[in-house]
Amino acid sequence: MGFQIEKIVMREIHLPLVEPFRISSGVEYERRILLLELFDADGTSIFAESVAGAEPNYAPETVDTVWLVISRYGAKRLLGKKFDHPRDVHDALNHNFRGHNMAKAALEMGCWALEAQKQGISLSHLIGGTRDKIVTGISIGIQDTPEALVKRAKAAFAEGYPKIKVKIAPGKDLEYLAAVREELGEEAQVMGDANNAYGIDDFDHLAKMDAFNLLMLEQPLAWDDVVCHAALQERMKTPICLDESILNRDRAREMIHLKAGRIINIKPGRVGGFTESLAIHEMAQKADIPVWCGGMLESGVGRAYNVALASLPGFTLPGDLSPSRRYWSQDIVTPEWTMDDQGLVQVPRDKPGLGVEVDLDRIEDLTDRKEIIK
Ligand code: OSB
Ligand code: MG
Repeated sequence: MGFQIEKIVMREIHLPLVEPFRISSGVEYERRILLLELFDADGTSIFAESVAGAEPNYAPETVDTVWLVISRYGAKRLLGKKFDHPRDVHDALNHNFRGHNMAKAALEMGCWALEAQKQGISLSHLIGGTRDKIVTGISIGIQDTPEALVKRAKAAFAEGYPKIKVKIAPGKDLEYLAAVREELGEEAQVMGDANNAYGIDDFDHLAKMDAFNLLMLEQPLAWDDVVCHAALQERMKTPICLDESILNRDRAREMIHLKAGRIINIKPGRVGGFTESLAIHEMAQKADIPVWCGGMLESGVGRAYNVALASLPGFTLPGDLSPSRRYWSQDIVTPEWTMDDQGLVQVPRDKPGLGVEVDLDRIEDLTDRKEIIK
């Protein structure tokens, strides 16, 4: 089929979270979300979302850098060009163009959905997804006390989430994890995510987490580190999962070769899009490394992309792909994303493209700025 993008509408919307989300490196009350609308020459259009946050506390990119990069450098790599397949977009965006994965990913993933929409097939089908349902978990932000966390975790477990991810930081870790494990029992899937809160002097401390039978420990050390994670993994029984550090397939290969972790969290927005995500997925499958799809508090638009990715066969662990109501009092898509009481989210494989309708009136209401790029 192929596509040719004639126009891109870029918007920033603000969407209040139903509860604040605190991680070791910052807190968010409301998301600032950059949305793209790609228009094909034949009139077909599709929405895409950047995962960048308001502050550079997860990665160097932010909503503002992504805005600038797409406007100045990214859009012109695609506009007016005929592409036979979205797999060709990755190279078009990366030739003599370093970094800025989140900006590139929004454009690149949009091209995949545009192609799916034009072919009249689901995004899941286009990328090789095989599952009709995916298993989800919940990521719970740092709470004030272990008691508050336990209450939250218990409620989530009762709702059906089979995996509980607990955000941790120094002083908010051992007691908190112990309390959740104690409350939910030995069988429950419990994990911690440190978002880089520890360093090379903390190995003894981190090794104490082996006592909690965690499913994994996500990104304990620096956001751009692989080597020190290898040293830590040698000291710990608990599987380490890398998130921030896996910026592309090269970092994934290093993780596997150095044994710096045993699990990979793939966020397509972090690695520059679907082509890179598919390459990491394939590499991980060959190395027997389980992968799962992380989240960045996406709106229902970004969620559609993550759900499609998580339908690939190697995504064998529950993703951070909670239903709409966990984040928003009202999402920007219909139907909203839901899960059943087993924690399963339906992949809309019977619908073309994203599989959800975007509420354009609502988006216009929430828009703080808009730019049309031709
Ligand atoms: O580290 O996985 C992370 C949210 C923002 C920034 C980083 C992370 C997260 C989450 C949220 O854990 C997961 C979700 O979208 O539900
Ligand atoms: Mg993480």
